[in-house]
Amino acid sequence: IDTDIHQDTVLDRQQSKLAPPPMYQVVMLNDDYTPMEFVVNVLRRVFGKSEEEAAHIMLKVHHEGRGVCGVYPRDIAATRIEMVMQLAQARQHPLQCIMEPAP
Ligand code: NFA
Repeated sequence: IDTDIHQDTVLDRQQSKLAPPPMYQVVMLNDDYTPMEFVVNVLRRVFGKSEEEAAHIMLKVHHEGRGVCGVYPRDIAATRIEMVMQLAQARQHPLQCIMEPAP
């Protein structure tokens, strides 16, 4: 009995120390209609990017079809995607973000 409790404590400790949460990358997808300046503003407001970082990510998405906006635990990634969708829908832009497990 004592051994089991002790083992649980050891495992809990090991889990909190050694196991980080699974991480997800938020990936932005290109489209033909969303204005570049709007995308840059979203990257600054939602993902905390500088003007230069935001422009760099926006252009990568524009030229390559997709780009990583950030890497977060699942709930934070999901909330940031919701924020992007809300801003885009409010202006009737088709901008899309998806979440995928970080490699
Ligand atoms: N391709 C869009 C344009 O030419 C710009 C854009 C970049 C849209 C990144 C979505 C994501 N206006």
